Amino acid sequence: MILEDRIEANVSVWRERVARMIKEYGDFVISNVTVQQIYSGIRGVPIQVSDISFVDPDHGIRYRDYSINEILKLLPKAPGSKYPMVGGLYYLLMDNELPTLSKAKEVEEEWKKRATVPDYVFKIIDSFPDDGSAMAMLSAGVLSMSCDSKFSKAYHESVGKNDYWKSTLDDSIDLTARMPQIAAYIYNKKYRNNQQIDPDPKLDYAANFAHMIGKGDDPLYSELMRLFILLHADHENANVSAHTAHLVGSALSDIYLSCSAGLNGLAGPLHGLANQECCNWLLDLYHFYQGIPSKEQIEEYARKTLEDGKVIPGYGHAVLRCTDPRFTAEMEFAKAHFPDDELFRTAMAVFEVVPGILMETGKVKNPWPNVDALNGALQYHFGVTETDYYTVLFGLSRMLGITSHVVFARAVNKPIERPKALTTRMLESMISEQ
Ligand code: CMX
Repeated sequence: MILEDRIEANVSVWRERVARMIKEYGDFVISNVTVQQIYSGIRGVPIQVSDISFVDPDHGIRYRDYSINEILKLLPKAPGSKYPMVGGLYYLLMDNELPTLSKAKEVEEEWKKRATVPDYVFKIIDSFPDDGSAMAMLSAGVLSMSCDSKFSKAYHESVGKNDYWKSTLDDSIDLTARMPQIAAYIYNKKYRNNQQIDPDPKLDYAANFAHMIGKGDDPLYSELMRLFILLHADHENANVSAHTAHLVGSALSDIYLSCSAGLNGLAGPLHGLANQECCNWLLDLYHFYQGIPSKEQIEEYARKTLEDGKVIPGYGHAVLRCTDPRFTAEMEFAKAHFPDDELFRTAMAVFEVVPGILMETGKVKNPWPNVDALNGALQYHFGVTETDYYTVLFGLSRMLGITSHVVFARAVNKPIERPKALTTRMLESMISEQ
């Protein structure tokens, strides 16, 4: 199996590092938890080790310690493309070495061999009404494949604990191989009168997805999808979707059960759904002023959004304290290929005005744009105008990172996760006894 030998070579080193850390420094205190943190979403409390990716508050996401700019430069490119091949990205997330072009191609070839989606997945998706939630369809489709889990089979055949990661990797490759067709199936069912398009084995992962949603004629859309998948593949394993998948996986639930749970978290408006809300906000703004709005009009509109008690989608972040480098990468893509697109120009005008308004509130910790501030505008340019589908694109990409974290957790035998809950009365007496 691809990657198995690479991970096998690293596993004993990782296990030794973790075992030594626990044995020699098990009592080392790395953080105290305050009452405020307990009541505010355990914000900022270190609860995970995340060697696959890390969100640096001042510089953004790093995959295996490479910044987005480095990754864009260093990963092998799809033939005839300026953007990295998704297979190479998966390799880097799973291993910690930059792959060669042939390694990236090996992953892509393996995905092609495993890309057949079982019929029952389509039946489950078809059982939803056409106007059902695209994310619920995706989550249910992923969940249904649990019956095919190689990990589950291995577990019930009493494979030893130290080898659980191998069948989990097997599941991860199967799941990521099938994701493009499942995501495309949902798109075609909901927005293209169920006109399904068969995969084209000659195409790379991202281009094949573009082809299956009817965008295969525009090579630039395939380029966008290569970039999009790369930018959304992972964001540390403490965010809602990755942490949920990790938590569920820690009970030794298989990858399909874990990832379906993660996708349900991604579907929330404060997480992945912000993608669609941001695009809708931009479109409403654009239509309200019947064209690209002036600075004053954006100010008026943004203030009204805040007065109505709503957030300005695409701005702010729980961890980042800078302009998201993923936003910058998308901005550069649009500037290079369609600088005059009106929705893109609207997004750029918003970028000039909104951070100042959010700073004025005095409470927003990060007034800068996150990746969602541009995602929708870029998709919209290529005619993917169904904003309620955007989180599915996010989910398609995020499976690469989330499943890498799940495999890694199994490789180092991370135990079941079980923090502790306290009652308010307990907190009050702890405080009064001080
Ligand atoms: N517009 C208006 N108010 C905002 C805001 C925004 N874009 N971002 C933060 N705030 C407000 C918060 O709602 C909070 O207000 P209250 O104290 O009244 O509850 C206050 O500022 C402090 O929040 P924070 O500590 O700066 O931000 P949080 O960590 O609580 O929340 C996030 C982070 C992303 C949920 C928030 O910035 C937000 O709602 N942004 C808009 C939605 C969005 O773009 N989400 C995508 C995030 C990316 C991702 O997860 O993938």
